[in-house]
Amino acid sequence: MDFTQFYYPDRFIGSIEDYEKADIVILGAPMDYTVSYKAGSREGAQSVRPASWAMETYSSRLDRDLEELKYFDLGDLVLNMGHAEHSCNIIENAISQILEDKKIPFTYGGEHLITWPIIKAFHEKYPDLVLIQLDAHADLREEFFGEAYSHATVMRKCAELIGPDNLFQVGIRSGPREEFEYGKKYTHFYPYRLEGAIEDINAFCKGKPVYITIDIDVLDPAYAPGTGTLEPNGVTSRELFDFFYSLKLDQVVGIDVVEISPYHDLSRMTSVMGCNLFRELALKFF
Ligand SMILES: [Mn+2]
Repeated sequence: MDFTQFYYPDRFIGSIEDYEKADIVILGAPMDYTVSYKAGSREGAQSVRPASWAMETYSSRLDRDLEELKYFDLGDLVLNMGHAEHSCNIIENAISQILEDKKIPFTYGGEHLITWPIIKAFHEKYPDLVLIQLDAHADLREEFFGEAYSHATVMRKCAELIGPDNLFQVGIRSGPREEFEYGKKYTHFYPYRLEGAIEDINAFCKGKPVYITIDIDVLDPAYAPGTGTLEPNGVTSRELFDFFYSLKLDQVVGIDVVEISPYHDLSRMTSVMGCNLFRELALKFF
């Protein structure tokens, strides 16, 4: 049988067949039960995979091809639907195992709370971890509707774990005054724009392990309508990609892309954005 004649949409395009041989793994964390507005991001990873088959594996901008990388698509984690704490434990264990296997995880959400168990696992291995967050929202609340663990509190939890001085928050444009005050006081806080952060990030991250979390709603809804909590007045896709092209990071240890919600998408453009982020970021940093 000639398998190349079949389209294989339940795996990311270019995924190799053997986990052991992979340097990078793609996985989905299909959780969306603490979101405040529109649910649906549990199917984010499942929408990115078929979209990847319509994407060129060659990056003209970076003059590299995904064929140069060895990555394996694990599929989506089986989570304890509706139970955030159990689901976070499952995600943390999976990421710890991937790190133990000396592979780089590239995780698709899911809602932004998935970044909390991921950062817990990373912080075990890299105590000096730096976290770069691209997001419309600061996600710095102490609690949200009485819950300490939610997609609106996730960066507060991460800041408390790794130290707010190791958190860069870029593109933030929405939240209550208290979050903006906390951000300006304690984290590296770059609201509204991306380019102002570049030099500071490059200087601060020299020689350090860096994790990047991208909430797709950092983009203006015109560029990524398929997400749960839309915020107008955001950045363009070109500004977002140019930001990444300008970063000079020695050691990117992991990446996630969260809050893609395919039911709210238009023309699959947010899913297409999601798979393009893998290509450009993996080819740039790995
Ligand atoms: Mn977020």
